[in-house]
Amino acid sequence: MELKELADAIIAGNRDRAREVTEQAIAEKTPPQQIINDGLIAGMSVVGAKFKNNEFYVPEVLIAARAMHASLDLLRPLIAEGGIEPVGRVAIGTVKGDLHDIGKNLVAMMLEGAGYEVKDLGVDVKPEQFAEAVRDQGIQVLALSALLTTTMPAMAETINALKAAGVRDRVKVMIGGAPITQSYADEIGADGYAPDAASAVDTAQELLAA
Ligand code: B1M
Repeated sequence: MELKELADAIIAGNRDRAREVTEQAIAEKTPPQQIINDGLIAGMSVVGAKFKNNEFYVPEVLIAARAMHASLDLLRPLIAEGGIEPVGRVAIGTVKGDLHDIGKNLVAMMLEGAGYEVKDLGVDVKPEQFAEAVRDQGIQVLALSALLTTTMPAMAETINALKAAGVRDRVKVMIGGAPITQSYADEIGADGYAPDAASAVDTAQELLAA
């Protein structure tokens, strides 16, 4: 079985084909990690690159992510059985007061596609909820999203809540969203900033390697 076929199905957003190829690979006893690396991650990397280059837009990314999830759903039980370690553990959420989640969901999908275990805390997430996730769930990277200028300060509040809970040095914080800039990240003491979903994967990798 050529796992490139799975990568191609994901890039094309062909959910049925992605499922079919994954079933075949599982039946042929291909290790789940190999299916993830050479199929899912390979496919989603191309999707991320195309999105960065404006060759793909939001709908294509969402359709690719749907195909990726169809494959991942079949692999999840095998991953759990095999105790395969994710690349890293990320918690993501849209900050307090903010209900925008389209960009945040794209970031979550790209991170999942890159092999991260992603805990999605949802929208309107209070600073204390982020701090709890870091304290209780072994989170290595916290990804904060904000779309409103009025909710940007909740990012700083979240960093303060991490400090108050004594977990700031356990986690790397990266931030993003339309009004966010690198200089805002520097101003509030975030560890990283990503302008889009594909760059968020690069930023997470850089932060974990640092
Ligand atoms: Co709202 N909204 N909205 N809205 N909305 C904006 C953001 C706005 C710019 C529209 C405008 O006025 N031109 C404006 C904000 C103005 C400002 O603060 N500067 C605005 C406003 C004012 C509001 C309300 C206050 C309107 C009202 O009720 N009076 C209200 C607030 C509600 C609330 O949150 N409390 C509101 C509500 C809504 C809807 C519910 C109707 C809906 C959200 C639906 C949903 O998300 N489920 C909505 C939408 C859809 C938008 C626009 C049209 C589109 C946002 C979007 O999804 N973009 C937006 C105008 C616009 O952007 N054209 C607007 C697509 C998405 C893929 O991009 O989210 O930027 P984005 O994500 C990108 C990057 O930013 C980055 O990666 C993503 C993919 O590349 N990224 C990250 C995002 N998060 C990241 C996290 C990371 C890294 C990268 O972590 C490290």
